[in-house]
Amino acid sequence: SLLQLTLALIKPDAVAHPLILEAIHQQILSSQLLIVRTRDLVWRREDCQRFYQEHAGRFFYQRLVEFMASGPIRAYILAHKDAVQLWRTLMGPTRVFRARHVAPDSIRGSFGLTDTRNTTHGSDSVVSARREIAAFFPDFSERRWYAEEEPMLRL
Ligand code: YYY
Ligand code: MG
Repeated sequence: SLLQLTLALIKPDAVAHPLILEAIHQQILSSQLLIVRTRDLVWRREDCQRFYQEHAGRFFYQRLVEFMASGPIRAYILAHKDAVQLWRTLMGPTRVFRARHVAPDSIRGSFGLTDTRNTTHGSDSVVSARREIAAFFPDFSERRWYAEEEPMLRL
């Protein structure tokens, strides 16, 4: 069956600590996820606002936007037959208290600091992944990737 794509982000709290950034990168490498593209960047506030518009009006929206624009982040396009769910499982639950108790070995359970400074982002569906990949990798053509690269990775 076809490989699925997801967008993963390493957030400013984790990128700021080289050992944590490296530990998360190693977890990706030692998982069954394939790294399709990667990019390091600093996000503009307006791009954060657009990316998280589904949360506009929630009590944490302003602090989330400020935080995500506060320093360098790393973006990955990851591939696997079940990429969306696999990456979300590796991350663990959103909220740090729950992550530490329910999934202490997950990325957020290991390195999450607060509900906002929770190390990583992952798309929540194939539809979200398509939108989020386009936001971070405007030159990436999913159609061309499925035509030219995916068949080789699946061998
Ligand atoms: O998809 P995921 O990141 O696991 O959680 P969402 O519910 O989509 O929230 C997005 C983002 O918002 C979360 O990663 C941190 C932030 N946030 C927060 O700062 N405080 C909360 N109580 C809930 C979410
Ligand atoms: Mg989400």
